[in-house]
This record gives sequence, C-alpha cells and structure tokens, in this order.
Amino acid sequence: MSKKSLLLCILIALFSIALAGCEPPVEPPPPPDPTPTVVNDVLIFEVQAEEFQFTPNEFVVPVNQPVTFVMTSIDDFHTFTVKRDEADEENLFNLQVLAGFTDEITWTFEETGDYYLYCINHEDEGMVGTITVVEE
Ligand SMILES: [Cu+2]
Repeated sequence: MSKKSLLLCILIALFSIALAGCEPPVEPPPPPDPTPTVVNDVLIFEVQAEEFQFTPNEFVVPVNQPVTFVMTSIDDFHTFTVKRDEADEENLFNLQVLAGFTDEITWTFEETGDYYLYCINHEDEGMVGTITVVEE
C-alpha cells in the first residue's frame, strides 16, 4: 500500500468516526414534571407511559377536586385504568392511549383513600401505580 492510499484510508476512517459522532442522540423525551398544574380549578397531571411503567406512578389528589390525567404513550398501547381497590372487578375509568399518542381524562374522586392504577395490557409486567385521595 502506498503512502498516499494509506493516508486516504486513515482520512476515510477518521471521517466516518466524525460522522458517527454527529448523529443526533436518540433520547426519550424527559419525564413529565410530577407537580400538577392548575387550569380553571382543575389539577392537571402529565403522565408518561413506557414499557412497563407510568411516570410518575404515584399521585396525591384532593377529594372532590376535578383532576385531569394527560397521558402520552411512548412505545405501545397502554391504558391508564383506575379501580377503587385492586380486588374490584369494575374499573372507575379506563383511558386508552396508542403508541405515540396523548389523550386525557378528567375525574373527580369522591372518597378518600388509595386507588389502584394499572395498565390493562401490562399489569402483569408491574405497570401499576397508586392514586391517593386526601382531604383538602
Ligand atoms: Cu402498558
């Protein structure tokens, strides 16, 4: 190999390394702020769903206060489903969000205590959480 072609090889190698370094990093969006915002007396919680967890997965809400959960699914069909108790058969509500979409539900909890949050599709993978309803 001549000196020239060796130099060319080195340059090509360096160039490819430089190019690789320039690719934008593939990063998930930052997790939502766990602190709710308040709009027209409604508490708004942003939630991110990604296999297999809600972020955040613990919420504290005042009783008899309308709250809106705005959920974005990063990677799959996830649900934000709430029961009064884990053992209950019936859901209080069930928000379903396809991958890449955002949807929301507004609910007023009328009883204090811990409510069971889960994703219907991924409960078995541990995609669960708690909504704690407290006296104001
Ligand atoms: Cu899920």
